This record gives sequence, C-alpha cells and structure tokens, in this order.
Amino acid sequence: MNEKVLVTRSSMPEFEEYVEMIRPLWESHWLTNMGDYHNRLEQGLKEYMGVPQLSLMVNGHMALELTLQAMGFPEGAEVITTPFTFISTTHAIIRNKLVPVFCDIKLSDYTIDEEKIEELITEKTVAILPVHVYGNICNVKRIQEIADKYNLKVIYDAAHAFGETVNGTGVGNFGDASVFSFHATKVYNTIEGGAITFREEGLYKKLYNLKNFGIRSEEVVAEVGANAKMNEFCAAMGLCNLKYLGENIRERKNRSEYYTEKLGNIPGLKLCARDEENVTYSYGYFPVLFETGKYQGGGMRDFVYDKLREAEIYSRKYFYPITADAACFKNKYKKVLLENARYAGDNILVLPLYPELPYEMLDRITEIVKSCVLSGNGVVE
Ligand code: T4K
Repeated sequence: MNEKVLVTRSSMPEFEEYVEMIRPLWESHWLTNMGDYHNRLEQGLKEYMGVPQLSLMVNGHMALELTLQAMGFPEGAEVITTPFTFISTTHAIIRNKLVPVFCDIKLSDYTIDEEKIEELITEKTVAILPVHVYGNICNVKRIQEIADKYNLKVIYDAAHAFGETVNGTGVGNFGDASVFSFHATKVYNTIEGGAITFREEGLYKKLYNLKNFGIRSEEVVAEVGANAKMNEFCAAMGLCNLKYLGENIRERKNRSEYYTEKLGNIPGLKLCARDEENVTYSYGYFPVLFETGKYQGGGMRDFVYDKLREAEIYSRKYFYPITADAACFKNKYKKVLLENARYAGDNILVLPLYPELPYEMLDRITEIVKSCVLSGNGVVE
C-alpha cells in the first residue's frame, strides 16, 4: 500500500504472450513499413470500432497533423477548436500553418460549446476540431449541422474515446475524420500509436502516402510527407492488448462506479456524469471538479493535489493551463472569452484510474479528497 500511485498505469499482456507474438520478427526481419502486424491491426481495429476506413499511425499527434495536412487547407485558414484539451490538439493546427480559433466549453461535460461556434465563423474558417474530452462525446449532431451550413470539415480529436459508441455507432464514424491515440497512458495502447478513422475511400491512400514521406515509388516523391508509420513491435502489442480490452474497460467501469459511490454526494464536488444511456463509455479518466463558486482559483483543487502527493498519490491537473494560455503562444491568437474552459482548467483534478488499482487505494484516495473538502481548506474566497 505504500507504493507510489500514478494517475494511470499501462495495460500490458502477459510477458510470454508478447514474446511469442514478436518471435516471428526474428525470422522475417521485417520490423516496420506497413508489415504484417500493422496490416492485421488495421483490419482488427476497423472491425472492433465498426468503421469503414482506418489508417494506423505512429502516435495520436501525428495522426492529427496528417489529417489536417490531408485536408489540404490553405495556409492561414482558421480552425475552430477547444482550448480544454492536451496541447497536441492545438499544436497540430499551428504546425500545419493554420490558425486556432478557441471556442469556450460547456461545464456540463467539458466539450466544445456548440452554440458558441457559429459566432466564431469567418470567411477564413475551414474546419471545426472538437475533442471528446475524458471520453465525453461532443454534440455531434449539432456540430454537423453547423458544418453543413457553412461547408466546413469536422475533425474529431477522439484520443480519449477509443471503443465508445453512441446508439450502437462507433464514435469513429462522426465528422469527416476522427483521430485516436494509443499511447501507453490510454485505455488501449500500442506503446505509442494512433489511428485515423473516416468514410472517404480516397483518404486512405492519401494518408498512406503522407505517413511514408510522400513517396510514390523508388524514384518519385510527390509531396512533403512525414514518417508516421507504426512499427511491428507496437502493432504486436496492439494485437495482444485488443484481446483484453473488454475486461480492461469493465474493471475501469467498476472503479469509476466505486469512486462515484464514495464521492457522489459531497457538496462542492462535481463528478463527470456517465449516464447517457445511449453511450457506452470506456472510462479512461476520472475527473473531479472542485466547485469554488468563483471563476478563479484552483484553491481547493491544488490543495487536494498537494495532500494526495504527500501520500504518494499522483493525480493530474488535466488540462491546466488550457492550451490558449500555453506559454509558447499565449495572447497570440484571437481573444475569445473562455470563462468555462479556464474555470475547468483551474478546478479539475483527474484521479488515478486503471484496471488493477486496488479498492483499498480507492478508499484511501476518496478519504483524502473528502477530508480536504469537508475541512474547507484551500477554498478561494
Ligand atoms: N489529443 C488528446 C486529447 C490527447 O489527450 C493526446 C494525448 C493527444 C491528442 C496526442 O496523442 P499521442 O501523440 O500522445 O498518442 C500523457 C500522454 O503522453 C498523452 O498521450 C496524453 N494525451 C496526455 C493526456 O497524457 P503526460 O505528459 O501527462 O504523460 P506522463 O508521462 O506524465 O504519464 C502520465 C502517467 O501515465 C504516469 O504518471 C504513469 C503512466 N504511464 C506513463 C507512461 C509514459 C505509464 O503507466 N506508462 C508509461 O509508459 O501526457
């Protein structure tokens, strides 16, 4: 019980199972560049996610970058996006020489406030890039209506929503494309990895070329691509982990429900509702909002974070600061009121959650959280 507890812990198959999986690589010597495991995993994931097209990538970030590149937007075009996300989402826009236009979020589920999108659209807008943050699904219907009205592309950052469905439809079917992360910290990991799902058949070839330097043949390089291919060791890990995904998500769900039981009725604490009946969640994160009643602070959140650290429990402030306030581009882009996003960034703490997290540890964590809140320390007046 005295071991450090981190916010998450990578899910891994049995050592022997992985070793058996990679053994053939010592015979084939084929280690990367769209090998057999890469192709098998693309097929397996397409089936698991119920999507028509899927392209595997080296990580979620490159998947975002190359999706934007594949859309062929002109330099300086604007992309409406959420600032309440991991920095990767915003970086991918800027690294494509596009301009992020930040839109505030809803405090009900922390996803982009679809009713604030239209007022941000200009003649330069080409796309909307929302995030299914913490696995909470955006209002995909309304976002599509807006996109159709203004002829915009919709690219979902679905890094947190792998394996989720809405009314039985895999989350990767919404918008023009959805991007997933299979990083070691995710519900499903390929060590490092990611994927793009989409409908348009032609996009598969485009992405295939872009992830392989833009090479068409031994002597022809037709465009400036990147190296974003998933290697065989990562694909092998992905094939192994796919088998245990159901069990993994069940264990996460049980622990989420246990947290909710323990922390559900405490004044000043707001949990993320996982009660949309038509949604199957994958329980990647357990965010808790410490309500200060003020649009400032982080008082109680930071206090709890410190108290947990004293007990060697490492929660995380996902996502503080919001990406619009990142030191590398603060104040560089259009100023928009981002009240809710800053409030969430200042007051949310993500508690440890992973399949093997012992229930005694959940008791310990919830007791510390409860005692901080009930003692009232750290509240911003
Ligand atoms: N879009 C969104 C919305 C995202 O959240 C992300 C990634 C992306 C795009 C980009 O996808 P990728 O290019 O990463 O595939 C972590 C992850 O590195 C990052 O993947 C993730 N989002 C982000 C939310 O969290 P850090 O800086 O917090 O990671 P780190 O190293 O502090 O790890 C957190 C905890 O995870 C550790 O305390 C223990 C555990 N862990 C970590 C590693 C690296 C393991 O158990 N095993 C490991 O190998 O960013």
